Amino acid sequence: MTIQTIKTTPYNDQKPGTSGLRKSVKQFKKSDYLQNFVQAIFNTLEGIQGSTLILGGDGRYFNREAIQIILRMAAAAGFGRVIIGQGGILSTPAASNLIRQYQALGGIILSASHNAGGPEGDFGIKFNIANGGPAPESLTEAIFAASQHIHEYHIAPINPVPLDKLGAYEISGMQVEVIDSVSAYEELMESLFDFDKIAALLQSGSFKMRFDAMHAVTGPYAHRILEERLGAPEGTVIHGQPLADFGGGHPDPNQAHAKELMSLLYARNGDIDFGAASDGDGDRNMILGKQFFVTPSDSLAVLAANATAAPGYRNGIAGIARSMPTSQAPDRVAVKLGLPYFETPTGWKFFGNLLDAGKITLCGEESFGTSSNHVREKDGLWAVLFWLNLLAEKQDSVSNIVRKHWAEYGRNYYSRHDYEEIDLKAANELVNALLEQLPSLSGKTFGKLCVANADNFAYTDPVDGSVSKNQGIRILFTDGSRIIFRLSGTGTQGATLRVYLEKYEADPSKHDQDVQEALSELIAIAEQVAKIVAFTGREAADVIT
Ligand code: VG1
Ligand code: CO
Repeated sequence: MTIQTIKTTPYNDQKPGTSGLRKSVKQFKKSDYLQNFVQAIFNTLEGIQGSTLILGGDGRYFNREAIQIILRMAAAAGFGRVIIGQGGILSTPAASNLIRQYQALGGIILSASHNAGGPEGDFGIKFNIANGGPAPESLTEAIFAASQHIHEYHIAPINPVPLDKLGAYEISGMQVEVIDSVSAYEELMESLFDFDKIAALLQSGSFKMRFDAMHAVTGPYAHRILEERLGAPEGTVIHGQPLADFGGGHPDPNQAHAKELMSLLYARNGDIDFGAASDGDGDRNMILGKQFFVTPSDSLAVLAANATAAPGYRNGIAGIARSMPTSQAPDRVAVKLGLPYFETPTGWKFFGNLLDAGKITLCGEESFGTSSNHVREKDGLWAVLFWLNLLAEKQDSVSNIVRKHWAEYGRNYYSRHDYEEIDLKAANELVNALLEQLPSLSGKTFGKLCVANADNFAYTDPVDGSVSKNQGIRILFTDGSRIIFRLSGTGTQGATLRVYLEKYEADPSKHDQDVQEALSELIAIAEQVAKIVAFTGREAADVIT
């Protein structure tokens, strides 16, 4: 079959952010915008000829069209085989698993994760490498550089492949397999957790849970695993039907966007014991108990402290890593267990080397991301199953488990304040003003708090020595409290300022404070130092998690 070569001109904005290239659907629909970026990926990769590619997405608007385009370009590029999830659906962790299982060269995942979808929403594309994890910075930089010199792309003129039924095809010399999106992932979960114990809990009648799939990719996974396989009553999974626009919502599993789930768990006489939710592409998780919210940082710490409760981790864990803005709660567990622990920049790509080198088993981010060495992505349902395994093993409530953890390790009060879609110029000015202040902040006192150190976080990867600079401004206090400022790398409109606040409290008699109240002094210092109101014109954060 003849391969067509189409002339094109570069777009100057195809620089991947924290997690792949994310833009509005409108941008992605511009002439050859997707084709340019896909060709830039293919031009950068080595070893394409005859290799395997995993392909799928979170089912958002433009998913199916994008898959057909990428298939035709993959055929032209010389891939030997492409594995696609049925209906074009693959959660990010499921795709990571398939890349590893099929020993693929990599995978293309179509998702803008927690960003809203639909024609007015966002779309995204990211490339994952052979270990199943997000492309490291060196590769995303090379892809961006390639996108700046694109003058043509190659495409095989073939008919669309039916995505909805399982099947195998040969097109233009390339094998295409449409596989069940869930089976391999379900098997992996069963190898890690005690499914019999979890099934007994879910079928006991005295334990009720709700899983909110937010009309995103985890619907089919949760239906199959929680309801069909583990026997949770029908109706356990809510919003389980993936929709191209996520039902109009933000598929972001947090207190602000998973409102219905929150009200179920916080109902005065509610009878739901355990609540969980996942995001657009299935890599995030939120964990709730009865009238109780588990911060993602605490969740990582609790799972690490109790890892041996799950069969997959019965022999213990090698170490723990957390992203820099994540609270230091997991570090305390590592110290107690005598394990190495690591602090990486924001974004899952920075965990890959540590996992591959066997330096860590568990890792997580404050942004509702937790996972282990079973894949190279964060994994929403994995975290939910881990919590279910823990609840079944301990026969205790979520809140008791976390409170006992605090009593043993102390509590890291934690919150993130997001100022969304602020003016880009104002955001940069705010950051520059902070950077200028850094040298003078050390040693400065604010009320009872004294600054031990203030810096612009840089990370040297302990495995390959690569250095990543400008990863967030940190104000570190002598008592362990921290304020961190970062600009988001996943937003598509203006800039998003994230302010992360953390305060440690050892005394169990002080573990019942309201979080924002416990952090009020730090919140005031953040405003005093960064002058958020003056720079952005915003009186309050848009989203507080
Ligand atoms: C955010 C989170 C970060 C996470 C990233 C991708 O990035 O803060 O921790 O890794 O989203 O998550 P940023 O740059 O906007 O702060 V996902 O679930 O959207 O792929
Ligand atoms: Co996500």
